[in-house]
Amino acid sequence: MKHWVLAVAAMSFSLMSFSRGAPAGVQVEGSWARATFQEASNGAAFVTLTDTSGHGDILVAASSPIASLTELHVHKTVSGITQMRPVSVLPIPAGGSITLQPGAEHVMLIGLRQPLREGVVIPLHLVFATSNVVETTVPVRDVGATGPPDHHTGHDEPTRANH
Ligand SMILES: [Cu+2]
Repeated sequence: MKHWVLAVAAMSFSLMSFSRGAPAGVQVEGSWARATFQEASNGAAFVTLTDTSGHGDILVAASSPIASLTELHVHKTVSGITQMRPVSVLPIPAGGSITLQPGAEHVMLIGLRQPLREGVVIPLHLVFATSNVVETTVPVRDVGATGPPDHHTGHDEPTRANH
């Protein structure tokens, strides 16, 4: 009996360790999303990803229970027309960072199960090639927001008019 209890304790400890993921090699901060209008079926989430391993990492997938499909997107300008394009991965340079933001890289939330309302916090799972899964939360800001809640927006970015 005693051994069984110890085995269970050891098992739950290892599960606990596993759920925290591998040693953090990517720092996730400044996450935010922009509120959507009632009829909108898609939204976008933004984060800043910083490689702390010194070897770089790759964002290979993202998912959220609030969207039926989640894609990694970039904006590409072809013949003067800027469009969103899905990409399979978003690389994070060694020792550097990438900032997902409106008009650039973003996590596309497709088929929203509910509108993104200002003030709610949505779960986001980020899957990295090396650092495995990072669970994060994304605060939803107002429809005119241009950055995360602690973002110092001393200047108005052009993206403000494009939502
Ligand atoms: Cu997109």
